[in-house]
Amino acid sequence: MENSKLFYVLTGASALTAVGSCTAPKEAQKPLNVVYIMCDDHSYQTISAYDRRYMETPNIDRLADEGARFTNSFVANSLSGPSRACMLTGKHSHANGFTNNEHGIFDGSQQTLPKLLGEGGYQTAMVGKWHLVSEPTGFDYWDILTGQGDYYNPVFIRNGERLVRRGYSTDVTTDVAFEWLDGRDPDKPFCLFLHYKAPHRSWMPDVQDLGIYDDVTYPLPGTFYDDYATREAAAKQEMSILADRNVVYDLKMADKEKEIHTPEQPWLEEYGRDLYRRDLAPGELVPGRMDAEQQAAWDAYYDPLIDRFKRDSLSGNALYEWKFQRYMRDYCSVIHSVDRNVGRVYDYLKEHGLLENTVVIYTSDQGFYMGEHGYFDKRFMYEESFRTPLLVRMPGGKPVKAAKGRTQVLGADFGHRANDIDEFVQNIDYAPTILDIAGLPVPEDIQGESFLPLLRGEKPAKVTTSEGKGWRRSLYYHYYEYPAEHSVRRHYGVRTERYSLMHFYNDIDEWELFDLQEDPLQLHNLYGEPGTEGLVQELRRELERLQVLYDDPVRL
Ligand code: SGN
Ligand code: CA
Repeated sequence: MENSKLFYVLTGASALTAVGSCTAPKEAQKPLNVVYIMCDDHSYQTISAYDRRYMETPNIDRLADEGARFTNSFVANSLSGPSRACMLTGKHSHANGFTNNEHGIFDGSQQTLPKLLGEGGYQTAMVGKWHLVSEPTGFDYWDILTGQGDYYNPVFIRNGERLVRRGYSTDVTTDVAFEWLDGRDPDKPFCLFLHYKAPHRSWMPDVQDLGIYDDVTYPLPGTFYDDYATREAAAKQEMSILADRNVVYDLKMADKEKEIHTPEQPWLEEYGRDLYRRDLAPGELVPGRMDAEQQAAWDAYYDPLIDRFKRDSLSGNALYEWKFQRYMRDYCSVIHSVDRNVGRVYDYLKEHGLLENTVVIYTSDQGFYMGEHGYFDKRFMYEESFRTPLLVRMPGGKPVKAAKGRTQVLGADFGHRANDIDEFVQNIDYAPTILDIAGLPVPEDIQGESFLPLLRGEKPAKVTTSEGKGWRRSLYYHYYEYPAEHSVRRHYGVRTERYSLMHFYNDIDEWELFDLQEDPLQLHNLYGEPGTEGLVQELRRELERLQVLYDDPVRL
C-alpha cells in the first residue's frame, strides 16, 4: 500500500501541483479527515444525482459532483444492524456475528474501524442511529439514538447517559455532530460517523416540510402491479404497499374519532393512533412523541387529509395508488430535510476550512423499494434493496477522473458521467477504504477491499486486491432475518456483471436466476429453464467460490 503518497494525491488540484514543485503547503500534508454520512433506508431512486424521476437533492448531489458517483454500490445483507456491523468490521455478517436485527447483539470486543482509527491517532465520534444493541466501543465519543430512534424529540444516549433532545431528529443529530466537531482537538485528524434515522419507517416529516410535495403526482414504477409469476419467494413477503402498509400507522390517518379501521393489522391501528394522538401536558417532553406546538402543526396538516380520506372511502387499485402517493410524499419530505442537513454539514466544513482536507462519504444502510414490485422495505437481493447509494466528495472538491469501467445494467437509466465509478463495491469495503484514506494499514482478516485506488482513477484491472490483480467481478450476499417482520425468506446469492442468482432457503427451497441485461426489472426467473444449465453451473461455482473465500459456513 502506497500510503505515504495518499495525503498528496487526495488533496486536490493545488496540492497536486505543489507536490510536483516540492513546495507542498503544510496544510496539504495533514492526514485527511473523514465525514461518513449514512442514512437509514435511503433509496438511490430518491437522490437526483442518480435518478431524476422523483425529487431534487441538490446538497447530496453536490457531493457526487465534487468527487465520484458509484453506480454499482451494494450491501452484503440488506438490513440495518447487519449492514452497520459490516461497515464497522469490513466483514460479512457470518464473520462479524451480527446477522439479523431480531436476535443480534454486536460483539463490541472485536476489531472495528473506530478502534483501528483510534490506534492510528484519529479522533472518532459516532452520532445518531446505532442499532447494534450493545453499547458502542472504540469511539472517543458516542451520542446515539435509542433503538430505531424517534423523529420527534428523540432520546439519545451520550457516552452512557440518556437525554431527550427537543426538535426534529435529522436537525438534532446534525447539531450534535457540530457540537462534537467544535470541541474536538484541532491538531488531530478525525473521523465522524453521522448516522441519520431518516428516512426509516414511519416516514414522519419535519413540521416545516409537511405538504411540500402535495402537488406532485409520482409516476408508478413499471413493476408496481407485479404478479410475481415465476418467483415464489418474491410473492411470499409482507411488504406490499397494498396489503401491509397500514393507513393509520404508516399513512397517518390516525383520526380522533377512531372511525378509520385497519382490520388486517389491528395492533398497528392502536399503535399508530397512540403515536400521534398521545395526550401531552403542555410543554412536557415525552420521548419519541411530539410536544404541543409540533402536534398542533401536525394536526393542522393531517386533519383535512384525514377528513378527505374518510369522504373518499377508496378501495381496490384506487386505494393502492393513494397509498403509494402518500408514501412517496412522506418519504420525499423526510429526504428533503436530510438534503438540507447535508447542506448544513457542507457549510460547516467550508466555514471551518475543512473542505480541503476532508473526505465526505454519503451512503445508506441499504437501498429501499419505492413501490417496485409493489413493495416498500428492503431485505431482498433484488436490485433496489441490494444496491445502496454511494457518493464520495474528494478533498478540494475535484471530480474524480474515473477509469473507464465496465458499463453495468441498471434498473433505472442514470445516464453516464465522467466521474462515475462503475466497479462493484460493497459495504464491507468501507472500513478498509477509510483506513486507506487515513494512511493506516488494513488488517489481513478484513474481507472488503479499499476502493481508494478507484477514487484515485487507477485502472481497475491493475488494482491489487486480496484476490490478486484486478477488481472483483462478482458479489456475495446473505440475508438471514426469517421468520420475522415482513416475512422475506432467508437467502444467499451471487451477482455478476450480467446475472443474479439467489437461493431462498429455510422453509422454502427456491432458486432464482435473472439476466439483468435482458430483464433489468427482474420479472422473469430463468432458473430451471432449458438451456440455462451451463450458466447455472457456472454461477453456482462462482457462488461456492465466494462462500469458501469468505468462509460462510452455510455453503451451498
Ligand atoms: C422496524 C419496521 C420494519 C423494518 C425494520 C427493520 N417496523 O421493525 O418495517 O423493516 O424496522 O428496519 S416498525 O413498525 O417498527 O416501523 S431496519 O432498517 O432498521 O433494518
Ligand atoms: Ca435501514
